[in-house]
Amino acid sequence: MFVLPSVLTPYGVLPTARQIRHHARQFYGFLHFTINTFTGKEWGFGDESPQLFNPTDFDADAIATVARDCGMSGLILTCKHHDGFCLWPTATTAHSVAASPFRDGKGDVVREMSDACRRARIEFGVYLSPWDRNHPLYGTPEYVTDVYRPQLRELLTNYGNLFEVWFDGANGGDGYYGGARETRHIDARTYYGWPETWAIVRELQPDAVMFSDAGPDVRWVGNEDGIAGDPCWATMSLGDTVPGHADHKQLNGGDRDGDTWLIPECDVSIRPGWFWHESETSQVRSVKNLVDLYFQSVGRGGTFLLNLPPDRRGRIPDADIASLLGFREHFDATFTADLADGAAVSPEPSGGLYTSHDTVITLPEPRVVNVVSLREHLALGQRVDEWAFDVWDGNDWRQIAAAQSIGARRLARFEEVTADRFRLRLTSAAAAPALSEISLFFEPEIASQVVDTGSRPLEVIESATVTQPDQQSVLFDRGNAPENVAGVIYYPYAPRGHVADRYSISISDDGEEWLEIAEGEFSNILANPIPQTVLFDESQKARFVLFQGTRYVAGDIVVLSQVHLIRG
Ligand code: FUL
Repeated sequence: MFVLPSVLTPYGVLPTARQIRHHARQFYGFLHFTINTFTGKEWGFGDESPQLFNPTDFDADAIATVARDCGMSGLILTCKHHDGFCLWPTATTAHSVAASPFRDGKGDVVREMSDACRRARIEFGVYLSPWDRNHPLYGTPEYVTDVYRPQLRELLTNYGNLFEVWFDGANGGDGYYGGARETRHIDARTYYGWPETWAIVRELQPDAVMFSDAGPDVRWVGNEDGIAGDPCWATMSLGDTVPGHADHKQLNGGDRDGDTWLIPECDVSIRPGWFWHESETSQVRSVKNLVDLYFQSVGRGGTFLLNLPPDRRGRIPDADIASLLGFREHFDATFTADLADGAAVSPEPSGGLYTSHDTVITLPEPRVVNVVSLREHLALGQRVDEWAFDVWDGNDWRQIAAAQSIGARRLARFEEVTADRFRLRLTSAAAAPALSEISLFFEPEIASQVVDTGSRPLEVIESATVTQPDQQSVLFDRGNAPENVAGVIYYPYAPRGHVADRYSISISDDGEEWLEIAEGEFSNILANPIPQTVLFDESQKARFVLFQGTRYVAGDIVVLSQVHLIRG
C-alpha cells in the first residue's frame, strides 16, 4: 500500500478519481466515419441520401486491432456527425444506417465497433454531435429533449461501458433541416442545457469522462493540431467558457491555479482532414511526426487523441497502418527500458514519492540518455511550477533541460549524453514536491520513412496569391492553349479568422459567358485551417478559371491566401 509522507497535504484543485484514470489512458483514437467518407466532405449538409453509406468491406475487428497494435488504449466513434446520419438504428430519426444498403439496412456500426473494441481489449467511446444539419427540429427546444438526449440515452445504455463521451463545439449555421435549407442560430450558452445533458451521462455511465470546450472532465486543447501549450496546466478557470464558446489560447495552456481540473486532450487527424479523402493518401503523417505529437501532447501533461479515418471499404488504409505501426515500434524502442532502473536515488523516495527539491540519480554504470520522464502524484494536485535537469559531466553539473509544469506527465528531450549521474531540481513549487516518477530513456533516431501510398500527388500548374484585403476572387487566364485543369486547392494562409468557408468556381472561354462548375463549403476551416482541395467532376479545358470566396468566417476579408490550379 501507498503510505503518503505526512508532510504532504493536497494542493489546490484536485482531479477526480475518474480524471486520474483518464490521464493514464494517454493515447487513444478517433474514428471519423460516416456518409462524408462517401461524399468527400468534411461536414455533410444533412441532405445526403442514406443510400450513400455503403462500406464494401467494413471490418470492425481489423480497425480495433490496428488501434490496439499501435498502442491506443481506446477508440471514439463518430456515432453521429454534424450531418445527422446515425451509425446505429436509432428510434429518433429515419436518417440512419437502417435506411442504408449497409448489411441490408440491418447493420449497426456502433454495435460492431464497440464489440470489436472489447474483443481487442481496448475501450470504446462515442461522439454525438449536438449540431444536426439534417433534423427538422434543430434549433427548437424539442430537438434537445426529444431527439438529442434520447439519442444519447440509446448510446449510453446499449453499447456497454464507455470511457469517453465527446461533445464537439461546432454549433448552428446553415443546413438542410428537414428541407427548410436555412440558417439556424442557437445560443451556445443555453440551448443544449448542458448541465442536464451531462447529468444523463453521469447517471448512465458514471465512469466515462466527458469532453467539450468546457469539460466537465476533459477540455479541448484549443487547436486541431494535437499540440498542447508549453507549459500546459491541467487546471483552468472556466469563467464564461461553454461548449462552442471558448478562448483557444486559454484552452491551450490552461491557467496555473485555475479553478477547475480539466484534462487537456490534444486531437488531431493522421491525415489533413478528419474524414477519409482519397486525395490525402499521400499526406499521411510520418512516424516522426506522430512521435513529435506524442511528446507535444502526452509529454506536456495532456492526452493524445489521434484520428484514423476508415476509407470507403470501412478499413484503415495501408499507408496509415504503416505510420501507426512505425510509431509503435519507435515508442517501444524508446520507452521499454527505463534507464533509471537500478539507480541509487538521493534522497531516497518516501512512500514511493520523490519529495525533495533536489534529487540525484546515480546509475550503476554510465548510460546513454536523451529523454527524461517526470510525473506528479496527481491526487495531491499540480504542485511544481518550474524544474531543471542536470547531468554530471565529471567535474560539474550541466543543465540539459528545463521547463515549467509537470502534472500528469512531462517528457523532455535533450542532446544525447553518456553519464552515470543526473540531478532533478524543482526550482519553483507551490507546495512540497510529490513526484511519482523520474525515468530516463534513450530515444533512437527515427529512420526516414518511405511509404509507397500508390497515390499520385496532385500537380500544381499555376498559383496565385491573394494580397489585397478586399480581394475575394482570383482569376486565372490560361491563354489560348489551356491545359486540362482537374481542380483547385485553396490555402487558407490567413491568420486564423478571415478565411473563405464557401466558394464558387466558374470557367469561361471568352471572359463573358461563365459556367459555374463547382460551389460548396470549406467545412471546419476555422478550427482546422488546412489546404482545401476541390476536384471537378471532370477535367476542364477553359481559358479562364475564376475562384471566388462567397462567404467568410470571422470577418469578411481575405488577408493573405493562395489558390492553386491542379493539372488535369
Ligand atoms: C470538430 C468538428 O467540426 C470536426 O468536423 C471534427 O469532428 C472535429 C474533431 O471536431 O468540432
